[in-house]
Amino acid sequence: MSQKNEFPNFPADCKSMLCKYLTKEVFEELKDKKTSNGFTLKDAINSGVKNIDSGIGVYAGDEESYTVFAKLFDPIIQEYHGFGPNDSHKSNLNPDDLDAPNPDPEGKYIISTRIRVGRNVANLPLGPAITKDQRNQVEQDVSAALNNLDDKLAGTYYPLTGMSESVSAQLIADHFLFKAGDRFLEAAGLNRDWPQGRGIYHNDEKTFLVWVNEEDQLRIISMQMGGDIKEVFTRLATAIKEIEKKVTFSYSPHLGYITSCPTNLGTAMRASVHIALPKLAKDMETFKAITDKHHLQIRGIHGEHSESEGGVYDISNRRRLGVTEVQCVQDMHDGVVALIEKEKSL
Ligand code: ADP
Ligand code: ILO
Repeated sequence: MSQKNEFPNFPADCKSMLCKYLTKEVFEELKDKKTSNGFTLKDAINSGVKNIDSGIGVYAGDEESYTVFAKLFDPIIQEYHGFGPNDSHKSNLNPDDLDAPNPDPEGKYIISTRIRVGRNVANLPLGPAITKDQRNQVEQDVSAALNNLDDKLAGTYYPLTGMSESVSAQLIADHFLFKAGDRFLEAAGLNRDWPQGRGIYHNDEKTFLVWVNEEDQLRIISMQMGGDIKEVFTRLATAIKEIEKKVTFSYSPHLGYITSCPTNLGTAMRASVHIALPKLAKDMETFKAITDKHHLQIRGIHGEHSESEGGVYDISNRRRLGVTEVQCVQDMHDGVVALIEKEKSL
């Protein structure tokens, strides 16, 4: 990181929300501010400064970052979530409120379904500002809580330290484990002391997984083959409740669950399917019109910043803050129904 605290020079074609909202005036007002964990504006923007192809470009080091640097975070939150500084968030993880019959009972289109939430431990800095000791303590406490789970959630915690290359490569290829060396996370300070303190917990079936100390301290994941969205959501809701008995998460009435990336605030939920839409893929305008209508995001099948392969896409809810968890999954379900209907008609 450069030592200078000067207004960054973004290229004219930069499209990130950082370069849109970090005006010279905002920069001057915030450049010498710090949170009580010592997190600065320079820390918050480094990922977007180093990666000019970022979509967003900012990360929070702690809950306080969202107020100390509100002049920058608020407009980003407003544009991404359509959520204003005086709005408040509501949570609803009750599967009974979800109307989501399998959109593809014959299994022709949906390959797999995955729903994850991000969580961070209350009263600790977030990943970009956490110390090595704090991170290791999170790993200890969270893995102990996970090792207490029983029945279908019972499993094993596998630390990244000591995991063989071939095991981690296979877990990544199978969509279970996070990738190493992500350049956006690297510049955000989220890869410090790698691989120490990181790991993955999963049950034998790999339908319930928890990532520890990646972008957020916990990513709680429920996934399985096929399109039974309600079953996946129900398993996730049960798991969250169980983990909450042992770990207190950072939550604010305004921003919901606090996460390091502002796109994940609120529910911190991304509900997705891997779905084959080879015909619709040839008409991206129609494809995008449907996903926009249902507030959905299109990703490639190896996660964010990856490409589609063979007409298979990762389709997920885009909104996460100011809507409930049930609404996030409902958005995904209803949009997927519409996408399948269109694909069938082509
Ligand atoms: P996140 O879900 O945390 O936003 P990514 O987009 O990087 O992060 O996805 C993480 C991993 O989960 C990737 O390997 C991705 O392919 C996998 N994944 C996402 N959705 C599904 C799904 N519906 N089925 C199987 N794997 C999925
Ligand atoms: N910082 C990256 C990613 C933003 C949203 N995704 C995640 C994983 N938080 C960017 O700005 O493109």
